[in-house]
Parts: sequence; structure tokens; C-alpha cells
Amino acid sequence: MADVVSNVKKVGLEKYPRQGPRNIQYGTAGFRTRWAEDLDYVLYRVGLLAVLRSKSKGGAAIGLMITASHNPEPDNGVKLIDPFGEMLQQRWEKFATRLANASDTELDSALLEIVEAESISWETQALVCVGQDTRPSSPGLAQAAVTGIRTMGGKVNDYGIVTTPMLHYFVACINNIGSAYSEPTEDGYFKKIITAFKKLRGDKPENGKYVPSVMFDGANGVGAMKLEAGLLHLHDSLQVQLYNNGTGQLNYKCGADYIKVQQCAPVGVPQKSNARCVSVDGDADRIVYYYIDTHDKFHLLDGDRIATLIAGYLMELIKKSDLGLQLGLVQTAYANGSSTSYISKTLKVPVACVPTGVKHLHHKAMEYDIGVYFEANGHGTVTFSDFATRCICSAAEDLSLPADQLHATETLATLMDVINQTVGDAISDMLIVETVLHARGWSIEDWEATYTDLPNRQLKVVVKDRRVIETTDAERVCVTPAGLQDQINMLVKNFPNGRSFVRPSGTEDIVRVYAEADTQASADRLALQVASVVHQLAGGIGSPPVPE
Ligand code: G16
Repeated sequence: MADVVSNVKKVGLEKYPRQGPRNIQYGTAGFRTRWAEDLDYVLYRVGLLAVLRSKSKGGAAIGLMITASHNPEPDNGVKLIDPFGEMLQQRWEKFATRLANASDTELDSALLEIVEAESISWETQALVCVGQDTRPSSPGLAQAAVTGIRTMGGKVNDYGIVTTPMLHYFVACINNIGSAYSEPTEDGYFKKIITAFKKLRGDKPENGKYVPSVMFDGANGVGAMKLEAGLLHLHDSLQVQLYNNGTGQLNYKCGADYIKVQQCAPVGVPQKSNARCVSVDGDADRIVYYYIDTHDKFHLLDGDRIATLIAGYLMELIKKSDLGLQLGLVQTAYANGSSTSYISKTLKVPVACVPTGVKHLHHKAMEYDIGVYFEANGHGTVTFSDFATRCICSAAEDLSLPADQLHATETLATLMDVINQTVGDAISDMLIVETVLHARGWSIEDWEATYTDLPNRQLKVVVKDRRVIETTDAERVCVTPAGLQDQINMLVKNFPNGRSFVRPSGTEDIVRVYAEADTQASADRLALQVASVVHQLAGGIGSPPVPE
């Protein structure tokens, strides 16, 4: 062990010395920064950490994904994936931050601290699966990570360019997590989810007002590139027209984040009245739907809408199957107030609120037999507990059940195969939404008519140090700087149905402001007023936002 660790330190010093004095933190979605060119040493060290994580898990495969997801093209980042395909355990995030910020000379001792703290058996073989998105800086960063893994004695499975959720899926497959997973290849992934999708719609792709055709905005990232391969499996079951498939700039005026935040259609997708459009982000782990009506008005169907659509359908299947399974839905503070009341009052599904970050939502969702979780930004999936999986699979084979009940359990069992349970997956989520719309015979307008969103607005405030903002109560209440929450409370009182909160982003160097109210003009005004107070009390840089 001593030889390997001292060699790791030597190679680090020679090839990947620490850059600059700036410290970096493992945040909402791993390490992410605007300074992609300075990230080489971080990737080298994350490669080292991934080997330790694999050893600590008895040699199970660990994932290492190089991406900055929804961020602009020059940014980059990395996140680690645990053996079940879930995000890195939170206890290890502090090891990641410590290792990334260690000086070159203390790299060996920082590694040995982790080995000791986690009682890691050095002899255990380690396996790390590496994937990258389409950013120009990704290949160089992948090389740094691979060097780290190999210098530390780990084995590498290099998947090249993949969507983030595909890598999560491959990790779960390699570790053979349950029977729900198949081959850890792109072909295996598409075969599994698309075979199940086609089975659910049978030989009748149309139904009622449902038309099997969508327009797909790929954010000029990996989503459209990979879906092109998936189309070979889809045949006529769903026609997908691909746009923003990599010829333009990544996430620039397109993609799920742009559409959600700007509340407008992306560039690069032709306007076709009432056509169902899908938009994913740069690494295809988020999805939102939209359409433009005959009066040229833009309509957004975001993560809240997707969650309610799926939960409503699952609730029906659970009742019909009579398995007594408990369904729960998980949201964050960004969830539109109308969606939360629709879930609890109309669907009568228990709903929980947790801090931003799929790791928090995933964890909470696992507490239910079937957990649906979605962030309003379109990041989410459905999880099934082992108990629920066993109940559903055995009932689906029980031919003595009444026809209706058997059909509901078979549908649930097949639906499980369409779902990538490891993490939010734009391609799999699209197929789930299409399945529900098809089953209901709904157009996108029918889906939208289930409830009316409260108008809302998101803003960004640039401050000297976003860490001056600390929050509690699932980020709905601001603890510091002193007086900020009182001011927000006072402002909110002036707006019917007003609600607002602020939080430091974990993926960009900014503070996010969210506001909702009874009208769009009020939501815009409230957001601006709150942003102005943040600018004043939290050390804003540049000109403050100007309330009307
Ligand atoms: C990541 C996380 C999401 C989070 C988003 C924004 O998404 O995985 O859970 O909602 O960042 O986070 P923040 O508001 O802290 O910047 P992605 O798609 O960029 O990986």
C-alpha cells in the first residue's frame, strides 16, 4: 500500500499538480465549476477516491461521470455513482472535498486518512466505470480520472460518451442489483426499456386523442445522439423528430433548464401548433414537456406535472391490483403550490418536501413501497422497494386473479422495466409519460387541464460568496444573513398566494430566488423585490435587480 500511495503522490505532482488557491466543494451534483481547464487535478483525485470507494464496497463497481449537465458548455464537473446506481453516499462527500483540496504534498496522508477512517481492505480489487458528456473539455478530464484510477491499482471500464443515467444504469447492472437490470451496454439498456414500452402500447400506438409523435429538443448534448440509436428499437411505436442534436452550442437557448427558467420555447425546434415537445438537458437526466398553442402561447409541463401524471396513473394501478402497496411523492421547495395541493387533495397521495438535489429526493422516495420523486426542473424517477417488486412480480404471474386485477399487476410489472430506477433519466421518463398519455388517450392539453399552475418566476443573484446564505426546513426558510427571512416574509404578505424562498445553488456560483403568486406580473415583481433584498444583504456583485 505504501508504494502505491507514494507513487500516486509522485504522479499527481508531475502530471496533475493542484491548480490555484481556490477550494472546491462536492455539492448538489458532485464537483462542478466554470474553470474546466483547472479541473484536471480534481479528476485525477476523484479517480483515486473512486478506487477507495469501490474497495470499501467489497470491489463493487463505482461510476465516475464527467459532466456539468445543465451548465454552459465551458463548465465541467464530475459525480460519483454508488453500487446501486445511486448518488455517492453523503458521508463520502466530505472525503471527496478533503481530497480535492489537499495540497500536493499531503495527498498521500489524505488518502491514508480515508483508508483508516473506513477500515478499507487494500487487497480488494476495485472497478470504476467512467463516462463523459459531449463537452470539449471532457476527454482530457476523463484521461486524468483514468490515470488516477490505474495509478491507484483500479480497473477501468471506459464507456466513452454516455448519458448520465445510462452510466448509473450500467453500474447497477454490473453489480447485478436485482432482476430489474439487464446487460450493462447501450444496446441492453434500450432493449430493456423499449421492449417494455412497446409491450405496454401493444399494436395500437394511437389511442383517443393521443398521437404517437413528439418533437425532441436534445440541448445539443448527448441525449439526442443516444436517442438516435434508441429509435432503431422504437420503430413505429413512437415517432420522434430530433432537434438540437449536437450541431449547436450545448445548453445554449435550448434544453430543459433554459425552458424551465426562461419559460419559453427553445431555439432550433420548429414551431408547430399544439405539437407535443420534449426538452432534455445536456446529459439527459432531466426532462420537461411543452407546447405552443394556436395563439402562439407557450405552455410548460414541468417536473411537477410529470410527477402528478405518473402518480395518478400508478395510484389507479395500485388500487386495481389490490396489493395494498403504499405510494408516496417527493418534491422540493420549487414545486408549484398548485401541484402540491393537487397531489394531496385530489390524488390523495402523501407528499414530502426535501432539499434540492436528487440524492435527497431519491433517499426519501425509497421510504415508500413505490416512491415517485421529481424536482420541478424535470429531474426524477420512480422507485420500487424490494417488497413492492416481489409483490408485483409474483401477482403478475398469478393466473387465478380476476382479469382486471391481473391486468393491473402485469401493467405495473412491465412499467417497472420502462423505468430507470437508479436516477432521473430523460429518455426513460419520456417513455413513461408517453405510456401514461397513451393509456389515458390524452392530448397534451388534457394533461395540462388536470390543474392550473400558480404563476412563478426564478431569478439568479450573483454575490461575493453564496455560502453566506444558509437555509433550513427543506430550504424554505433562510437562517443567514440576519434579517433576510424577515424581509422576505414582509414582501410575500403583499401578494395573494405569494410564496418565495432563496437558496445558494450547488452547481453554479449564484443565489437562486423563487417566487410564485396569483398572477405572472405579481410573481415577477415579488421575485425582483426578493432578489433586490438578497443583493443588498448577501453581498451582491454588479447592479442590483430593479423592482418595478
Ligand atoms: C443538478 C442536480 C439537481 C438540481 C440541479 C440544480 O442537476 O442533480 O438535483 O436540482 O443540479 O441544482 P442547484 O439549484 O443547486 O444549482 P443537473 O441536471 O445539473 O445535474
